[in-house]
Amino acid sequence: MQTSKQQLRDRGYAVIPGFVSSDELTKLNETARAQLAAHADPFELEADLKYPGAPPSRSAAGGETVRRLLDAYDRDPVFARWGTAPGVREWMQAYFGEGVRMSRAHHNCLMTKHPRYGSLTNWHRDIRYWSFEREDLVSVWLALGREEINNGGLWFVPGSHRMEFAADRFDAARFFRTDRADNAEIIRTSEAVRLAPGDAVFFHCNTLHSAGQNLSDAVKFSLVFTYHGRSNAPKAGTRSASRPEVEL
Ligand SMILES: O=C(O)CCC(=O)C(=O)O
Repeated sequence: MQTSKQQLRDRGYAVIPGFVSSDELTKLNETARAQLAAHADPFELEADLKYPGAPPSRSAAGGETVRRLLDAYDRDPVFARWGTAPGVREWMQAYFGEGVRMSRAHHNCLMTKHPRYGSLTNWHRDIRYWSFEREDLVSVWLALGREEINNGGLWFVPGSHRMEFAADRFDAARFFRTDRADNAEIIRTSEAVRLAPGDAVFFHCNTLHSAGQNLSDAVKFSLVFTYHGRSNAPKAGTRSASRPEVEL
């Protein structure tokens, strides 16, 4: 049986069932719901991002639907504690083989996917969000509730973190083009991930992934942080270097 680190190296993602205790999960869920109810800044709205299925503007029906509560690390100590927890640190140090830092420049958020007004996210690699010396970052996506196809759970293409693609395989926003037969063949090999509350999926910044809309009647909450080895620095002058990182 492969370890989760071997799985991540081979397949580009690995599910770790029951990654948080039920006590911790309860606290995370209470905090997440309170933060959403308070509409606490900073956040990103579906209407601003305009992914497929999002309300067309802030003034349209559902225009105030939150997609991400940003800055999870500074938002509440419950989130910060989890993002720097010994279990995360030990896993990341073993994976990268060195000291580890958390990036606060992207992810570092509570993703909320709402029924009706929540958008779908097309195929992409998360490296589009960052500029680092090496394309080697790992995100941890913690499911605070059940995640499956019906409520907009994640899909991954196994092994895609190792594939090399010319720039024209992506569109201007760096989404993997679905109008190309060669891309479609790759997408056909994708797998949906089913997560129970408290499960985590770890994935590489070059793994192709997507997610559908939430067709259930409950908001889906996921806490997402991203890590990299200390020797892999953000490029000076880029958004990735714009915020101090967190040493684990
Ligand atoms: O939940 C989703 O829609 C996917 C989010 C995602 O892949 C991202 O923000 O990079």
